[in-house]
Amino acid sequence: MDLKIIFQNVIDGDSKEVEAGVKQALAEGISANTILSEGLTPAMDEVGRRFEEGDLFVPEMLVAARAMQAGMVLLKPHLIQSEVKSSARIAIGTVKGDLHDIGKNLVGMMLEGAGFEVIDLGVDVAPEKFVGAVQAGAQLIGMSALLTTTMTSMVVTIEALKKAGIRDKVKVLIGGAPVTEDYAKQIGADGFAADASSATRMARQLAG
Ligand code: B1M
Repeated sequence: MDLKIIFQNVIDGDSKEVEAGVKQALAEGISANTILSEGLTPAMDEVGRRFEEGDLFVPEMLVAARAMQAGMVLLKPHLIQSEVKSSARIAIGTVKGDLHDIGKNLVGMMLEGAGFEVIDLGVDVAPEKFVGAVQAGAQLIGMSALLTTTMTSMVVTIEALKKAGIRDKVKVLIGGAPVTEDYAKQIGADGFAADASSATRMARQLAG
């Protein structure tokens, strides 16, 4: 199976063909990680590039995202496998004002596979909601942001945790395309991860 077919079907937003391609690739023994890293994820990068150049618009970006999610559902049982299991509880969400959830969902899947109890707070998550999750027992929170305009909500959340007197009770992990390690240090997060597998490694480290 040529993974370029899956790549093209994601760009075209053809969920049915993406599902068929992913099923075929898995049946041929291609690993879930390879399908993800050589088929699905590069397609989203290409969609982003075409959007930036004005060749493609929000509705097309949306259908491409749906097609990618359709492929991810099939990959999930194959992705979530890990020998070292953690039993910590992590609440994850995309920060306030931000609706991008594919990366956050991938991070959630991998964390589940690593044994974490994952509470998915969804998208457009207000700082108070993260605070509530910590008050309800989450030992870690994971914030995702895809927009330069929304990543600032991460610092607001950290300030809200301090204000609630619970900053020392939780480890804060952040990530998303515009987020960097320097930014994590700057805002006082405990960890940064560039992708879903390093997010799992970092979460394990933070959970002790
Ligand atoms: Co939007 N969008 N989008 N978009 N979109 C980007 C992010 C953009 C870079 C496109 C571009 O211009 N090239 C650009 C942001 C520019 C900027 O701020 N620098 C952009 C824009 C501008 C917008 C709108 C403002 C467009 C508009 O309305 N005019 C709008 C904003 C809406 C909002 O959020 N309020 C918008 C809307 C949308 C859709 C809704 C149509 C759709 C999202 C659908 C969905 O998520 N359900 C969408 C999409 C699909 C994209 C692109 C094309 C793809 C994002 C994606 O899913 N990537 C994106 C371009 C791009 O990223 N190349 C773009 C695949 C995913 C696996 O990667 O999310 O990076 P990613 O996650 C990675 C890592 O970042 C990391 O691990 C993941 C797996 O490896 N990671 C973490 C993520 N979260 C983590 C958390 C962690 C650790 C690691 O710890 C907790």
